[in-house]
Amino acid sequence: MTDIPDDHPRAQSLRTRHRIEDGVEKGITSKQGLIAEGRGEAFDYLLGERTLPSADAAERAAAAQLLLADHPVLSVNGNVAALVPAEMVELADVTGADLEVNLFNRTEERIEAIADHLREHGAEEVKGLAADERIPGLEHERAKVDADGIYAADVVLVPLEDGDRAAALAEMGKTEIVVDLNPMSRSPQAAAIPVVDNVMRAIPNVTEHARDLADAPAAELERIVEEFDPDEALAAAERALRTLDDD
Ligand code: PTJ
Repeated sequence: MTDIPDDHPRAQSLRTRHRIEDGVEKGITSKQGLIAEGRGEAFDYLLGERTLPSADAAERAAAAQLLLADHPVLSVNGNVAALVPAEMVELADVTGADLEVNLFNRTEERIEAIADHLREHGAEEVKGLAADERIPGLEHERAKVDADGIYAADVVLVPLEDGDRAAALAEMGKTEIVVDLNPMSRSPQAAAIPVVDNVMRAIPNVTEHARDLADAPAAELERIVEEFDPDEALAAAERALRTLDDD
């Protein structure tokens, strides 16, 4: 990997690109993941590569929702595995969630490579290999989930999701937390808690909020979730994109 000086104005984004490239080379990330990263980068650039106050509120609500859940599951795809493997393991630990590999471009080799990669970053159990249930209403490969994982979950965190699967999971009655830099994409619009932020900033911040809320009574967690308004969060992010406001 080329050395990127810290004072390079685009240092963070160049490092992110290298992580995605590495992911492709290791067989973790799909080639389409490179395109998805480019798309995300453009939105992040317009947002000023920072967490908006509305995204921070969404991240706090996401933490509260994960702590309230009976069976939370964090879904991991090829981009997420390349960008935030240790951070996803940490969030799963702090919230008592399962980790499940669930891919848009599913191959057994990539599922195995991602599960191994997560284990190398400290995961004890990784779901997604059994694939013994199906999300109704989705074409074959994308629908494969574990019966005791996403299929049985009440709350699912789905970062960088494609719209169809996000809608199908919502249709199953799951409470969805979606991380996506594009507030106009169908996946955050299907989510109970849309987090419009870079997954590299969002996941550690959800973990920090979860640590902060770990001893909070259920009534306080419920209040945080109830007070969060998804439409307002999406509108604030879109305003920030269109006007370059501090929303
Ligand atoms: O690993 P797989 O096979 O499951 O495939 C994963 C990708 C991401 C390739 C697949 O789900 C896909 O093609 O997704 P899309 O339809 O390109 O959507 C990805 C969304 O994530 C877009 O709205 C991007 O703006 C957004 N995005 C990209 N990078 C980031 C991001 N959002 C948050 N943080 C990022 N770093």
